[in-house]
Amino acid sequence: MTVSHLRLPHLATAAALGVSLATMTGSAQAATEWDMPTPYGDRTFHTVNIREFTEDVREATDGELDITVHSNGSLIGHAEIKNSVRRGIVPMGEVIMSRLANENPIFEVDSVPYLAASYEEAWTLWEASREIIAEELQKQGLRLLFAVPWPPQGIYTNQAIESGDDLKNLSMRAYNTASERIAQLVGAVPTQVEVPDIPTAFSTGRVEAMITSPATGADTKAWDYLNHFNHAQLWLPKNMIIVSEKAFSRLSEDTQQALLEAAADAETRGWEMSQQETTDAIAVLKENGITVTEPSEALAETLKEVGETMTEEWVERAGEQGQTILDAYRSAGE
Ligand code: PCA
Repeated sequence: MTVSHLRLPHLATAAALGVSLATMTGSAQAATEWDMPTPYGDRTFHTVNIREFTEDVREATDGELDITVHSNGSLIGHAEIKNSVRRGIVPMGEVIMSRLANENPIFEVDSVPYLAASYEEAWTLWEASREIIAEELQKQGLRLLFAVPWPPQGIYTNQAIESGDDLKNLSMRAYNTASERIAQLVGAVPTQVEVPDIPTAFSTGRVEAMITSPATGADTKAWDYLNHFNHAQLWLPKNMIIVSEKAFSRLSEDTQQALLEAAADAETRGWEMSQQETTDAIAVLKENGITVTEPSEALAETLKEVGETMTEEWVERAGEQGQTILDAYRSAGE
């Protein structure tokens, strides 16, 4: 937190009133400047939404809270963002929720294949899981501000995929444990690659296929190195915006309120943007020569089996907390 300016007119008034400078600087409303690292590029709708969010905060607080977005992992790499917020290196940041699956499987509830594969289901699942996820984060001194899903995940390849067999032995780019596991289960070979490194990973031959959204395919110009997208709609993983509770508590009550309101708006807007992005990005993929298909019966069969296996594995790992989420999700869907 840096103090960027003191309000001189107020100081002058204070001096005239005989208030000591020490008292004044203690209570003066200096603008708070925050740096916010995010993992994804400027073209990504998530980043566009976050910038709009910071603009809303600036406006609502009359510039008292000034958040600078550092996109594309430029300030802090994705792998380090969460711990950087936790350790107070930066006050807030964005991460994909499922990246924290190694801490607690509930963070990857949104990446279980076919558990929630439409926006409606994804929203119901989010409502069923938000509180428990927020509580887990709170234990680490982190406050959850909002979460926004990526469009449904599909499979990019260099040839048409007729059945699960066509995925065997492909080196497949992964971004979380679920995309890694699905690759393993179809007999492919997963490699973790962050979005900013996708073009290089393909051009150097490190990977030859990937599971991601139409959005990320369009953002990374997938047509430069791939020609098929299978819109399998496996899951809708979410990015979440977290703030250090300590940094949050240092804000004035009004500023806290403004931040929370802007966050609620950003969540609503982000979910709408994501849906729109699904349509827009698929159109962009097609315009650039990518063949977009739906899974064949044979592929659907394989993916369904893989989904069932991964659901069982997740339920086993996620224990009681996982069951609580599933019960809430299923009863909301009835
Ligand atoms: N894009 C991000 C996460 C999911 C998505 O659609 C990625 O590919 O890493």
